[in-house]
This record gives sequence, C-alpha cells and structure tokens, in this order.
Amino acid sequence: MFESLSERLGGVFDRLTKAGALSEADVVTALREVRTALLEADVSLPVARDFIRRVTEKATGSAVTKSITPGQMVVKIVHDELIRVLAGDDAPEALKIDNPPATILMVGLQGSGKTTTTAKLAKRLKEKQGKKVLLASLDTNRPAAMEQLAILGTQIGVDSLPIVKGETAVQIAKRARTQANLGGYDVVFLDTAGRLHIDEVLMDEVQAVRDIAQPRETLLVVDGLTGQDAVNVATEFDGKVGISGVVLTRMDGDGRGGAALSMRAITGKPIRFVGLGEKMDAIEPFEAERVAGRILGMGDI
Ligand SMILES: Nc1nc2c(ncn2[C@@H]2O[C@H](COP(=O)(O)OP(=O)(O)OP(=O)(O)O)[C@@H](O)[C@H]2O)c(=O)[nH]1
Ligand SMILES: [Mg+2]
Repeated sequence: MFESLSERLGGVFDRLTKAGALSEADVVTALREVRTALLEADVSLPVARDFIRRVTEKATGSAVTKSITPGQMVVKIVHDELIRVLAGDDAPEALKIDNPPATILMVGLQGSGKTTTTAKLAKRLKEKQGKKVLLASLDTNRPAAMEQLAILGTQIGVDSLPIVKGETAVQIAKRARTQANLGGYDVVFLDTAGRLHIDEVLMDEVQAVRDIAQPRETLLVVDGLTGQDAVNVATEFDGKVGISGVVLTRMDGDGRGGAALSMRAITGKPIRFVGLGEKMDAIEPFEAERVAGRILGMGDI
C-alpha cells in the first residue's frame, strides 16, 4: 500500500531538498507534482485540492523560502498536513467498551472482511485487555456464515453464541444481549450479513439490529483496495445507520492508498484499525503518524 505514492513523493522531495535555495515558484511547481501524485493514488479531488492549498499557504512564505533548509521545511509541512488529513484534529480513540456488556456492531458490504475483522478484534481485546468477549453472527443470508464465525472463535479461544437456525438477525441480537448479561461478558460483537450493494433490505435490517442492540461502536469494515468507492460506501452507511469508525482491510495489498487518505476528510469518521492480512494477528490500530512517515519514506518513527 502507498508504494507508488511514496515513490512519486520521494522523487519530488529529493529534488527539493537537493536544490538548496528555493523560490516560491519552485515550491509551487513541486506542490503541483504532489497534487498529481495524490490524484494518481486515488485521493478524492476536493481532498487533494484542499491539501495542496493548505500546504501552499504554509510553504510559500519567506520563513520557508529564505530558511537554510527550505526543502526540508516543505517536507515537514507536507508531513504534518498528511497527519492532519489522515486523522483529523481529534486524538485517536480507543474502542468504547466500558459499561459491560458493550456491544460492537460490525457492518459492511459483502466480502469486505467483517467476519475476519470481528475475530481479529475479539482476539486483541481478549489478549491485550483481558476482556471476556462473546461473538454472535447475525448473518442469516449465507449458509455457512455462522459456522465461519464459530470456527474462528474456537481458533482464538473466544466464545460464540450458540447457533439457532431459523432466527432473524434481530432475534439473534436480542439473544446475544441476554447471553452477554447472564454470562458476564465485557464485549459482544455482532457480525452482520453483507450485501453486494447498499440496498434497502440491508439497511433496514442493520437499522433494526442497531435499535435493539444499542451498540457503543458501529464499525464499518471496508476494503481498502477499492479507493474512493470505500469512501462512498462509508458516506452511505454513515447516513443510513450512523457509524463510529472505519476499519480498512486488505491494506497488505498493493492498493494506492486513496481510501485511507480521503476517508477522514470526506466522511468525518476516523479510521480505527487497518487489516493487514488473513491471519488473526494481522490487524493494527490506525496511527496517522506512522502512515504519514511511511508515505514519505521516513520509515516507522
Ligand atoms: N489480505 C487480506 N485479506 C483479508 C483481510 N481481511 C479479510 N480478508 C479476507 O477476505 C475474505 C473475506 O473475509 P470475510 O471476513 O469473510 O468477509 P465478510 O465481510 O465477513 O464477508 P460476508 O460475510 O460474505 O459479507 C477472507 O478470505 C479473508 O481472509 C485483510 O486485511 N487482508
Ligand atoms: Mg461475514
């Protein structure tokens, strides 16, 4: 992820830092290239435009151009602005899982990685925070979906709600809540069914589940390889069911990174985690500084 963007920006900034003295025109030219690189990485146009406007304001003043290392100052300004566009102005948030049992509702399109991400997060909460977690599959659509979650649960040593055939998603959500209360669980994950497209039936079901379950977090799982589509999906889900954050999956793939860069600015919703593979440990909290450092080839700082 981000490789080609990183390469492009690396080239631009190499030239800038090697140039020594810089005129305002040099900076503007370089930033035009940065803008092209962002657009080629599938960053949405308004986000790229706003990004360049903000960087230009800060980087074309005499404080920068007359400084001893103007190129490095421009890179620093871009770095800081990348962090801002990735994370917004708020501090990163941990999952809200106080007041047990806390419900986390997992939503998203078909195949985006909901079930896998549910199990990955459950494993993290169990191992890193010692939480007692219950998994419940509300997926009444796909025949083997409930078994899939139960198998993952066994694999990671986390309980799953017994499967009762013939129940609706809402009925399962109610049973999960009862079970969570009786069993003294800290966290309950509700893994919902996916659809190919956002449709009425899906949204009605998710809304009904939400109203019953009163989730503390509603996490939208989206495929990070789908670029701006991921952002559109997030906008729609947020409008219809309200989401508290986004998990971007398949960030181990060779996507261009546009989804990560546009998500916060367009939807106002934070990226909370990134999925980095199929294994149960392949998930990380989203850290804007690290991502910005990676994009600018500064390594993990
Ligand atoms: N490489 C990679 N694969 C992932 C990641 N997350 C999920 N997958 C894979 O994507 C496929 C679909 O994942 P699921 O978790 O079943 O997706 P889902 O959203 O629950 O799918 P439905 O329930 O059918 O809507 C599986 O093969 C996962 O192993 C990720 O971060 N990276
Ligand atoms: Mg699933």
